Amino acid sequence: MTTKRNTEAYPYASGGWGSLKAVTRILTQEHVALKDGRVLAKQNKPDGFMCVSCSWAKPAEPHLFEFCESGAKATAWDTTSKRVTPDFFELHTVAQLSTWHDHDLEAAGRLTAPLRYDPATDRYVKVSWQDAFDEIGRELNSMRPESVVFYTSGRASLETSYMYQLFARMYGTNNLPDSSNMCHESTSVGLKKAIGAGVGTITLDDFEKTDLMFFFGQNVGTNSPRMLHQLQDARKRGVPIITFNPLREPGLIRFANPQSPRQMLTPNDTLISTQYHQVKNGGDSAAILGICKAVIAADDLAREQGRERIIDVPFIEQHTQGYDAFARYARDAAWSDIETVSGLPRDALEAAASEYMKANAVMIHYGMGLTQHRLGVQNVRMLCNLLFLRGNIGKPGAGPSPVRGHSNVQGQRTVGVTEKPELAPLDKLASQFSFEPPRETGMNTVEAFEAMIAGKVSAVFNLGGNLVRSVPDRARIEPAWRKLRLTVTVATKLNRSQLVHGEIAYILPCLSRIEIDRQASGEQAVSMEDSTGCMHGSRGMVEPAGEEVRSEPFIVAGMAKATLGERSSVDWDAWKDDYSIVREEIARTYPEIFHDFNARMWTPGGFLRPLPARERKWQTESGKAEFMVPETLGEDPDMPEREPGALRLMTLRSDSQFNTTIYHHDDRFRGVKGNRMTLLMNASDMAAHGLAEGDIVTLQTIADDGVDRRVTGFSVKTYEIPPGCIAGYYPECNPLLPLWHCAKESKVPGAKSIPVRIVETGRQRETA
Ligand SMILES: Nc1nc2c(c(=O)[nH]1)N[C@H]1C(S)=C(S)[C@@H](COP(=O)(O)OP(=O)(O)OC[C@H]3O[C@@H](n4cnc5c(=O)[nH]c(N)nc54)[C@H](O)[C@@H]3O)O[C@H]1N2
Ligand SMILES: Nc1nc2c(c(=O)[nH]1)N[C@H]1C(S)=C(S)[C@@H](COP(=O)(O)OP(=O)(O)OC[C@H]3O[C@@H](n4cnc5c(=O)[nH]c(N)nc54)[C@H](O)[C@@H]3O)O[C@H]1N2
Ligand SMILES: [Mo]
Repeated sequence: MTTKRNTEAYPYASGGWGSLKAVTRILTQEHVALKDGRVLAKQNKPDGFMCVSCSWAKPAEPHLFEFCESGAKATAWDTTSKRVTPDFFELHTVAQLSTWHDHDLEAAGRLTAPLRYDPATDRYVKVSWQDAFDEIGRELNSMRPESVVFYTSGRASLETSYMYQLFARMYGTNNLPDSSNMCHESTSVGLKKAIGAGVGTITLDDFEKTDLMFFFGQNVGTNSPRMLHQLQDARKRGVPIITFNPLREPGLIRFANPQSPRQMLTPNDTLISTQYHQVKNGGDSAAILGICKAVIAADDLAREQGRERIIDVPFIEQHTQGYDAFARYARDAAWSDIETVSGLPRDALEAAASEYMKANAVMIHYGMGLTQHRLGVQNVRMLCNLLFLRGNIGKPGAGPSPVRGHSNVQGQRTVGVTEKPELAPLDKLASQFSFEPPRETGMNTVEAFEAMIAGKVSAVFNLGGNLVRSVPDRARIEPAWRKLRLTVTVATKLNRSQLVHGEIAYILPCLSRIEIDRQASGEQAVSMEDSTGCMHGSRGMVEPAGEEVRSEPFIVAGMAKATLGERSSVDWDAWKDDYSIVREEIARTYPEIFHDFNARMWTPGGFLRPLPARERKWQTESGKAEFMVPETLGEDPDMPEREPGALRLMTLRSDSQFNTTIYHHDDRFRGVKGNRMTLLMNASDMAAHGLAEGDIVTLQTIADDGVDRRVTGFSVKTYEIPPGCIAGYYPECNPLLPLWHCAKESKVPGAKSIPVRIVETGRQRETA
């Protein structure tokens, strides 16, 4: 990695450090003595710890401020001085705690001791680690492995994840869903089919060589703010950025803090997006098709007139298959249909196409706005179609860039956390550890919850996460979760998934990776993979939250040893005492990626995993990069054709949350204050529904499966959003999202396009 050290202030947060206020606020709120900057200064540095917030790349020569407002909040949240000790549960029963807001549960502080639910008192009470492991092991051994689910939220390290998948497989199941099942699984499936690799191909170096960038449905300003460094450098070189997003997100419009226009850094170059297209949610396939159609039309004309071709003919001939069928589809598509579904006029899409045709190297960044749809996989493949037209992959400055969520969500898949046996090196694991791994496909997140509702799940392990809040269909899954025989959450904080619990329930408190991890062989480090496929070491630096708090590898090893006993050839004690042994095993399983892992993990900027698609080698079915003919233009199949007033709801993150962790109730960038039960709505839809600013409404899901899904108490806010589209917050809106409303091929819940209607309205509350 050659990215230059940039000593300028952080482009977004530093715009007057409007967000310095936000950072100071959370440090004060959490009583964190970080103000000397010692901890934040080590965040995302080669000799420091890797931020627990997003997965954006960490440059070899980091910025002075290689953290952002979001990262600082995440650090403060983990290093809070507040504690939830066993005494806390003497004061509060589970029934009482269940009335608390999600924010207040986590804000109570760090968990400090292993706890077991006591039904007699309705309290969690302290247990010893060994008793916890022994009972969990006994329970597991009395269950059918197919009925046990091992969930991972994408924060756990490579070491923990590798141990966890091995434990689950030695126990006898591939039920290893992870957060990516609700996130970028549409990418893993779509890119795999299109380019033969389920991950993006760009690296930080590509930002220095690109001519044009697209952003589809990714909110960089709050969800991966450090990426603004690379964007700002590219903009300085005059690189245009074209954004497709239903909302005009302040973090995608200008670099400086939008709240402090006077403090913009570089008055002549403050725009992030040079074109901004407010596509309807769910309209991206149509929008991309429009761009492709314009490119193909221009190429047809060039060919007729004997001019230089617009499409990259040698690339298409040598490296792809399916171009003719796709080109035919694009030529035949009617502009009127494209305009209706995307909500964008033809000339806007032609303007985007015109920039695309001028550029030699194009990157496409994208996020949940593309993947969390019924047609999420198709969206990803359409984006590949667009890239292929001009050979924008496997050359400097070009390629697909799925911006991943959790800080190690990509890495977990890399080391075997997957329900899909074909993606894990089972034969290798079998010979390395002398056991017979299960070969049946395991359950992904949606399937696990379908099975749970059907009464087919006995236990759920949660290595991080807060599934009771993060998955769809809350009203249906909570009763099913309560019927489980066993729930175990390995967690840093108290959350809803511990209060809604199984018959036997454990909370196992773990270290955050910001903390020093002391084991028998000394202080341990862990590692993770960033969004660009680079692996980084991470060393904790603050004192653990409590004496009884244990590392994730310790906990996984403890459960594995107690469950598997003599059945396992692994010396789990040795692994938990010294994680370098785990890394050696990872390197044996995946030598191409992880050879010399223990040394290379400290490479500044990380070490890059090899990726054939970067070299234009396609590990697809045909051995070529594959164009795809879309199934439909992209309209959500569950959207009713004829229901006046039907709305499509997208569920969003605010700048004050990390998924189900709510730091506080504001969404500063979108101007929402103190109330996450807010719906953003177009003025014309407000008028059509007879609504005034601040009115209270109830939403009901439009579905004909006989389930009444509704959420009451939303306050409406006029917003610049396309007509027919509304936005609310995740996870508050999750009861509206049917479990089956998910992408066909990837099962990613369609959280960005839920068909809803307004069923009740009321005047603004006195207090609102
Ligand atoms: N601070 C912070 N950082 C985070 C997270 C967090 O919660 N807080 N979460 C982490 C995780 S796990 C993930 S996956 C990522 C998520 O990061 P993102 O991928 O940015 O996800 P969202 O914030 O859900 O929504 C992204 C954007 O998609 C737009 N959008 C919605 N529907 C559509 C559509 O149909 N088409 C288009 N083109 N756009 C649409 C929304 O307006 C929004 O701007 O961030 C990670 N980083
Ligand atoms: N409607 C709707 N639903 C969505 C989404 C959406 O956009 N809209 N987004 C989806 C996406 S992209 C994702 S990734 C999922 C996320 O869903 P999850 O993975 O279920 O949830 P998180 O909120 O990331 O997990 C938060 C919990 O993790 C625990 N935790 C924090 N740090 C650690 C740690 O270091 N170790 C351990 N063991 N535990 C820790 C804390 O106790 C905290 O309560 O939600 C999905 N759900
Ligand atoms: Mo995610």
